[in-house]
This record gives sequence, structure tokens and C-alpha cells, in this order.
Amino acid sequence: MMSRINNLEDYAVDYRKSVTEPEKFWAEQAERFVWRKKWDKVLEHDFHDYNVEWFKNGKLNITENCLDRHLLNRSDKIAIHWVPNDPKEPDRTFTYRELHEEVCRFANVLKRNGVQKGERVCLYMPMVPELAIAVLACARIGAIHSVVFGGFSANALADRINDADARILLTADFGPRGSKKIALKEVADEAMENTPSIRKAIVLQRTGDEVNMVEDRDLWWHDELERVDNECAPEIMDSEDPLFILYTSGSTGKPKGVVHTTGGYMVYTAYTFRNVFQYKEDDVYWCTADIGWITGHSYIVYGPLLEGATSVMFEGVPTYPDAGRFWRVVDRLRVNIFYTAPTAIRALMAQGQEYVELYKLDSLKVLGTVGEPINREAWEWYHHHIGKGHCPIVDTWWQTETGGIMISPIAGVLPTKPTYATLPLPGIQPVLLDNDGNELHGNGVEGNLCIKFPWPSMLRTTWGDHERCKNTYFSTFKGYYFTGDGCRRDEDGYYRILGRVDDVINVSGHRLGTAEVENAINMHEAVIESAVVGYPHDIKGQGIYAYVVCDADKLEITTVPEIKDEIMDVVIDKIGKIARPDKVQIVRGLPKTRSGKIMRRILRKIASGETSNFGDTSTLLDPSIVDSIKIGVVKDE
Ligand code: 6R9
Repeated sequence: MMSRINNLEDYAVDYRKSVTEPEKFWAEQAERFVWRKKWDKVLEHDFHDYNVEWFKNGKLNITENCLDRHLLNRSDKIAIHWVPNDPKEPDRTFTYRELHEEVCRFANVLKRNGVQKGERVCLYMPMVPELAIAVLACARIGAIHSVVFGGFSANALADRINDADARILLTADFGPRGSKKIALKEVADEAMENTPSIRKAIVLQRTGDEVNMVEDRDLWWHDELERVDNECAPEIMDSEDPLFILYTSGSTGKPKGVVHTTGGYMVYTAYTFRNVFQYKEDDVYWCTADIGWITGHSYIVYGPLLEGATSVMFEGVPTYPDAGRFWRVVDRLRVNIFYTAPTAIRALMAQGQEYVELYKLDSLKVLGTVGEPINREAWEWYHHHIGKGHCPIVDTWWQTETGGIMISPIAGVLPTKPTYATLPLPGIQPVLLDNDGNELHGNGVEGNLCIKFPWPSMLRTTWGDHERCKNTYFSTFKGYYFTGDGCRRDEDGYYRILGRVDDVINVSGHRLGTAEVENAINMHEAVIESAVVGYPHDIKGQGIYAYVVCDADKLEITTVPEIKDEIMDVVIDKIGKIARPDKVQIVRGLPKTRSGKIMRRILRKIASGETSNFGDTSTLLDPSIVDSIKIGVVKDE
């Protein structure tokens, strides 16, 4: 059996097999793991009345595969190397043996507090090792974890707890982030005023600052650990038992609880981690995401541990204490594989070269990006200044719902192309559909990105509402999983994600990707980033409205009207007159969610003259940005 894709031919062989004999292909991948009982059938599926089962009736525990399985050969290998927010505080490391012990102990804490198999545990934690430990402890005893990013508000937290009917909340006193401290316990207290299902909160002392503890409800993490031993046999789970719920925002309604199950998720996250990043036994891997997002679940916790990797886990932010923080950690820990988001790359790029030049970065072999389309300028900067021109960049396209990476280069194996996610991984059958649902064949086409065959880590349902899952993902195009993204397959058959389809604008009958216009605008040397939306236009159908963030230093030497003209010229130059923005507004920042996604819904409303009814804005990082944009809105001439 081929264990890793080493060259283009391996890729072609694996890919072909994954399409012609999918069950055989994935069974071979699954054989690498410990199963307490083998599956009866690899796959059963129905994309019409949505139902998918992988490794049916297989029995296993994912933590046995993440931890116990490595105790023979990797027990002293570092599993997690944790780097705290404050560089003066010491790092903490956990070998596979130590991590195994910590997970078993905390699993016993959960059991002691009455957590049963199948019950939901909500985690609202800083990026500390205890978060990863607690996630794995849930999986150890078959409880379903629901991690809520530490930046969400009390209301958002309460909604998620209530939707999942969680019984236990795991939290901490405070969460250090840059020069600030997030008052997690205080927010949790406020949330728990409206969460009748919560029986107990277990509170980690992270900073040691004083917090309010409610008698009979709140327990100290360290006290609880003293009451348990470190033996905990893994609960034997069915392949299709839920492993976790993770809430994600859609274009409408309240956040959905995306449900992932055990067997397929395990096989797919391990397979993709090993292949996409080409992880080799002694490599040090660092994913800068937060465990509160899917990237953290699949590529900080499960994927790397399943593969016995050494991972860096980072508590801080890219710009604290200065914009060289990432690169200092890379040099100090000799990081080989570095995986981050385009938004971070752009933020660091804007801070200037001097923060990069201080560091060697000679340990780096592979770079990755995830979460949004990467613009060409950021790609080139990452490639030249961080990768020194020799590290392949894996631009990984996937979603909370897909569980793992779907379209991506395989580092060093598939040739990369700036701004392209390139080709589907084995097992993934993407298709592009026109708006009437017809498959677009051949190359040089553009359409709605759908997937036509199941893959092991796809979402199984949305918590408590299977109809919603069917309606959101399987009803727009009958018989297909609809991603919500627009995509182009170029002349070479390479895939380029154009952004959410709801962001496509149509100007005088010409379809334009907002990302495409932004890429052009971002080429202006004074521009840090931009967001483009469509707004109703009497003559053209839709006009183009551009919100642009400029480098303050560069803005000083030219005037705002000059910059606006120059920006329009760049767009005309890069795409053509049809893409020329009708309105350009220089703004101090874009309304972003805490995960770095631009809330275009708000920008579209402002551009179309609305000043209220922005819907759910609970995920906004800095709501004051919205007000500042409203004040400066560009009116019709
Ligand atoms: C993993 C993650 C999913 C949406 C997705 C798409 C965008 C993610 C991308 C990308 C272009 C990439 N997206 N990766 N767009 N290139 N490499 O981010 O999950 O938070 O659910 O977001 O993000 O629009 O549909 P999630």
C-alpha cells in the first residue's frame, strides 16, 4: 500500500484509484489505524435524502489512534510544544506519553463530574495545552465536544451552549492575547445566566487573576485533577458516532452546528495532513490557527497527532510584542512546516520588511495558507520573503463542513500557481455547475463549486436539524454537495477559488469575482487590503463599491482623491474598464469576524445605502469600524 504521495505519478495513481474504486482506496487508508472491530461496509450514501456512512459498524476510539498507538515508538517524542503569549513566560512541552497521561486524567475529571458518552461538553478556552487535552479527553470518553472560539461574546456562547444542550462548560479565568487579557470567566458567567442545561463549569487558572466562583457550579480545574488517577480506558465508539459539533455562520440564519463523526474524520484528516504538508518524522509543524476553528480541530489537534507529529501550539497573536513574533518562533523552534491565514500574511506584510530580515527562516520547508483566497501580492511576499523562494506554498481550500483539506497542492509534488488551490486531493470529485445545475466539462470554465461524491470527513448533519443540513448543502443543486463558493478551472485544469458565490457581482452583464477586483486594487502600493461589493445600479444592474485600507504612511504623501484615481487605474489596467469601481471609499479597517473573514453582508448594505438592519453582528471583531465606514460612505454624484 502506498503510504505517501511522493511524486506526480503517485498522485495520478491514487487519484484514479480513489475515483474508480473509492471503497478499496479508503479501506486501505483506514487499515493504518487501530480498530476495535473492523467495519462491515466502507461506504453507504445518498445525496438526495442526505445520508452518508463511512466504515459502517466499525468500532474505534480516535484518541487511541492519536495517543496510545504512538506509545511504542514515539513515547518520548514531543507531541505539543506550546508557546505562550508572553515571550518571557516559559514554553511547555508534552511528549506523547505525557499527553496520553494528561488526557486520561482529564477524561477522569469529566467522568467524575458525570459526563456520559454522547453528552455535549462546551469549551470556551484560551489557546493553552489544556484546551487540546480537554478536546481529546472528551473524545476519550465519547462525549461530543463543542469548542467556541474565545473571542465570541456571552450571547454567542449562550446560543451555542443552548443549541447543543451542553451539560458542562470548560473555561479559564482569563485568556492572554497580545497586550490584552480576555475575561473568559466573566463572559462565561454572563452566558451561564441563560444556559439552563449547564450543571458544572470547570475553570482553569491561566493567569491567576481573581474571578467569581459560583458555589456548587464552578470547580477549579487543578482541584479536580487532584481527585483522579491517570488510567482511563478509551470508550469504544461507533465509526458514525458524533465526535464534535462546531458552529459556523452561513449567509442566513443563526450559526449552524456542523456535526462530524469519528471514523471517516480520522482517516481523512490523517491522510490529508500527511500528504498535503508532506510531514516527515522529525519535522516540526506549526499551524497558527485557533482550536476554536475547524483548522485548529483538524490540523492542530487530530491530523498531526494521528500522524505522530510534533506541533507548535501558539497562544499569542502575530504582532505581539512585535511583527517579528512568528519568525522569531520559527527560528527558535526550527519550524519546518508553517500554516497560516492570508489575513495574517497581509497584516505582517504591511508592517514592513525589517521584521522579517532579522530572522534566518532557514528551517522552513513548506508553507501553507487557509481560510480565504490569497491575493497575488501576499502570495509572492510569502513565497519570496518567508519561503526564500524555495518553499512550496500549499493554498488549501476547504470548509468547516468538509472537515479536511479538499483542493490543495501537495507540497513539492504538485506544481503551485499563485492564488490557485490547484488540484483536488484523492477522493475529492469537484465539479463546476452553471446556475441551472449543468456540469461544466473541460477546462477554462467557471461555476458553482460542488462535490459529487462523498468523502470520509464530510459533515453528517447540522446539530438538531437535519432538514437544515439538506436545505443548505444538498438542495441548491440536486444530487451534489454545494460549497457556496465560486470557482474557476483554468486551461491546465487547475482550480482557483473565487470567493463565495453570493459575492459575485454582475456589472453590465459581466460577471466579476469580488476577489478578482480586490486582487487588482491590492496591487496598488499604498493598499493594504480591500473589500469589493456590488450595489444596485440603475444602468449597469450592479455597480462596484470598493472599501480600501491604505498604508497610513503612503497615504500621507498623496491625497485621497489621487489615490482613488490611481486605484481605479490599476483595476482598469489589470482587468479592464468593466471592473472599474464606481465608488472607492478609503476606510481605516474592514468589518471582520474574529476569524478574519470580512463581513461583506454589512458592506453590501452600506454600499446600497442602508445604515441599519445589519443582522447578526455578534462575530464582529471591532464593531466601531462599521460606524466609521457609515460616516464616510460615498454618495451618488
Ligand atoms: C477551512 C476554513 C470556508 C470558506 C470557504 C471559502 C473560504 C477557505 C480557502 C478559501 C479560497 C482558500 N476559503 N480556504 N477560499 N482559498 N484556500 O476556512 O473553513 O471557516 O468554514 O471557511 O472559506 O470561501 O467556503 P471555514
